[in-house]
Amino acid sequence: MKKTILGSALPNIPWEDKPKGCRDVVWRYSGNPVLNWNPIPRAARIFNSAVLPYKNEFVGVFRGDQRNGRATLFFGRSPDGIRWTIGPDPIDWVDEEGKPSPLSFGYDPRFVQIEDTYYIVWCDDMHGPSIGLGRTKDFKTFIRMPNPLMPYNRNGVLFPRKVNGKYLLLSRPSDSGHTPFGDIFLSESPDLIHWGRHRWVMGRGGQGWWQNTKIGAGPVPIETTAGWLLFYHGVSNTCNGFVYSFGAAILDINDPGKVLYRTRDYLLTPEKPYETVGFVPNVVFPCANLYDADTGRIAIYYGAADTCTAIAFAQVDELIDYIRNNSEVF
Ligand code: BMA
Repeated sequence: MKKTILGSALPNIPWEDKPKGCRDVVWRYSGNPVLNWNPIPRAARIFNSAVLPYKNEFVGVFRGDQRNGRATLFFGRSPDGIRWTIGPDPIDWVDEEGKPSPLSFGYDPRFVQIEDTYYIVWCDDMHGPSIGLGRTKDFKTFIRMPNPLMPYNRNGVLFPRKVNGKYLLLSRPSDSGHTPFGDIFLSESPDLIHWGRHRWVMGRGGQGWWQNTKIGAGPVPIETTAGWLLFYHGVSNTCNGFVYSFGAAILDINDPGKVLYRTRDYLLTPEKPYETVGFVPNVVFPCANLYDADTGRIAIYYGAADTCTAIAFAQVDELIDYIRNNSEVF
């Protein structure tokens, strides 16, 4: 069988075949949502969270909004990627000297393994929203690293390997509030400390009004024979506020600042009650994807209505064909 995903096998990936008669290339897990209101005593809502395979189980960094209204990050484990044991307490961050370095707030984490280290990128507080970066090797000690970017920026995603010898970070520069604009930019670093050579990658707009207000990178990009497969969120503005959907793009493998294809239409938009009703209605916000390189299966983890965690599935070859044939690059 030809392999499109350039990565590891994951035979225990959460998976459900596409329902008969479904015409979409991304379909929802029938057991959604996998985390609902008040999932643990210290968090009222867990959503926009990131997971990774680890040995024969799964680990995750979760956005938990506490009862004081502040978002923070929790660590969790799962035997199957669906049933999660999270917390019970938020992650105890330390600095490079091992001194406590608590977050003032932290949200929308991404979780990525690069070589033997697990990195977490999130929206942090540096006199306003900025990108946070930290690492762990054992899921016990979590070390905060310098903020890679200046404020304001609320959405950061690291690539899973160096490209041309550099670490790469996608981000969405913003204002300090619920930003009414946003494009995707790329920054590079030799050491994860010094960042530069910032480039614009992709903008809002085009024929698809679902991505007319702002767009931001979603999960860690997946390396494929077609290029980097990147799910991204797109936002439209309505008389009742923002609506968050998601689509996908394919970026050049050796020059990921170059967009080869991107979806004109959304792949998933809020439709189900757990996506349209909640703390913030009408949000689907993908922060993680698992894949099995042997079968081409992809499981996408997304936050729903800033309240729940849900899963959707796609088959890589079908998805890439769809993106190529329904693309609008602008
Ligand atoms: C974004 C972020 C996300 C959130 C979304 C919808 O700006 O704050 O965490 O899911 O708004 O509220």
